[in-house]
Amino acid sequence: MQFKVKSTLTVLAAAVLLVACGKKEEAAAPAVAPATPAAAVVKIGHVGPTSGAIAHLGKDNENGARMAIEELNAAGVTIDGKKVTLELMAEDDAADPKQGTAVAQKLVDAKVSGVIGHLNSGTTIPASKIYSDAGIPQISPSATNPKYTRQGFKTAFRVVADDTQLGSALGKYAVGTLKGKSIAVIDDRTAYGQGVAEEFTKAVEGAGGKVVAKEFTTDKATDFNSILTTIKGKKPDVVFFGGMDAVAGPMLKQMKSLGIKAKFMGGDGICSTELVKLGGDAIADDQVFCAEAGGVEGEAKVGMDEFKAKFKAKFNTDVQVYAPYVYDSVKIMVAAMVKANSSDPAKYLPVLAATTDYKGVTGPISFDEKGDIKNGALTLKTVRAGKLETIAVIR
Ligand code: ABU
Repeated sequence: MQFKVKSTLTVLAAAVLLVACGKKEEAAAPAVAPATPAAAVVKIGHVGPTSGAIAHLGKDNENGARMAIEELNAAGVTIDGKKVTLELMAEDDAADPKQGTAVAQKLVDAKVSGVIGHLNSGTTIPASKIYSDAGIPQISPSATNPKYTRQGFKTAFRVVADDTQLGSALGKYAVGTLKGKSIAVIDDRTAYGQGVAEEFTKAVEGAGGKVVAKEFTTDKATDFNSILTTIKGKKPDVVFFGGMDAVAGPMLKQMKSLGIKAKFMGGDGICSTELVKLGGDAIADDQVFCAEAGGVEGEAKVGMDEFKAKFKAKFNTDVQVYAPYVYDSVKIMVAAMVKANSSDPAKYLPVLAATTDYKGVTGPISFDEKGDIKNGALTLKTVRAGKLETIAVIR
């Protein structure tokens, strides 16, 4: 068992021992002797960037974890016949790979039973080695670089589609539906941005489109005039950006200032509520297209809609992108502990890996042999009248 039992039984046992040793006066009964021991504590780590340019996304994820833990504790969790209390250890990695590995080690040292996170591929991948070495299960709700689950780590799981699916679907859409013939590609040089841009490029070329410019920036840049001026000269129909919303918003504003009217595309990293705020009136209707790395449709949408309403009521803010995926990740992890009768990572890991058709708010979740979600969906979206709207859920 991985429980940290806060029991008064130890105190009572000590008292009995002292009596047996003849030290009756020192063995006075404790002032308070509760009849029932306190519940054992099971620690679950969460890591995301709650500081820096994408803190809004990190906080969104952390809130998803908090909501799941609070609901589970309120409903009561029993593992191996004993009531447990779940404790969230929430850490900030600032989207920085070095800080990511430092907090991963901190969580391992604190003996968490499992970790949900990290948010970015650039932090998730190096941290996954630390969790793997410690045998601690990790579920990423948002890191989409395929490498994460292709390192042979039995502890690595992901509940969203990966960049191969994202880049491929977006590339085909750019050429097939948006009729893009000349396409410019920018990435932010992160594990996610570069990876999704490469997959997009392959798909564009495979569909008969032409990539007329390849430029790059960083995840901290704010001035894109130089690369956008170069791109303007190539007259692209579509500009694809591999990176996050915090960079995409100002980039869209600068595109407008330079008179670039091309469609703008990106992956899940730009498919947030915040992008619409950051881009403001620089985003025309049906100009921006992005894909969330998951999605539900039909009757399954009811659960997601209810989740979003509960989230808004609790945190007074809309879901950005990944909070529902974090929420499901926590619940899947705890369900595996309950089923395995243990929060010991070695004991519940095989049960987690065997998760089949878990009914989450993000849809049914089963893991393949690599730890990836089976049959993952994508939700293609555009911005209309200042709001993200779903075009289609595709698999
Ligand atoms: N999937 C987009 C944001 C997170 C990441 O993969 O870096």
